[in-house]
Amino acid sequence: MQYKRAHFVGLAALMVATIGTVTCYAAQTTTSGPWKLGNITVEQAWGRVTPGGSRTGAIYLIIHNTSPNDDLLLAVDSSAAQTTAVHESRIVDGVASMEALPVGIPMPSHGEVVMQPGGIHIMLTGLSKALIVGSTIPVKLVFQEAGSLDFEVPILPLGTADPTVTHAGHGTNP
Ligand SMILES: [Cu+2]
Repeated sequence: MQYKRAHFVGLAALMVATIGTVTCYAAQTTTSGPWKLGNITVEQAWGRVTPGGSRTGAIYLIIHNTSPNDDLLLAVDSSAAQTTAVHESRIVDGVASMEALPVGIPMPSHGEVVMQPGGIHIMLTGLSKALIVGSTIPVKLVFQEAGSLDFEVPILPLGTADPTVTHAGHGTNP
């Protein structure tokens, strides 16, 4: 019994790996954007599912504020999740953890806020359905000055190298 069970798990893992490879070529594998709202530009948005069938996901993106004035990110929301919050990951004494940032995240004039793995991210909990690679998830950002911006974020495969970093390698930032 024990042997059969282990064998089945191994087979299932192989099937998942095979399907994952096929999906990888069929699905959208690039970030999305840019979207503009007044002086705010959101770009390089992508989402990643946490493993294990968890109904939890994370969204990464870059926000530019080209306004001469500072702005504030007042709220994040997604109709696909029960809770949407901005988190920051930290490593303290070798242990990774994350905490919710207080409401009102500064968007400095002529500055940018980079949300990426290992740092600031939009955390989705209580997803209504598992995020599937190649699908998109609706996200809403609300800024104090610029107003409210809705867009769809593509879900990229698990194990994808951070596409924001890859993209930066082709730009002016090494
Ligand atoms: Cu988080």
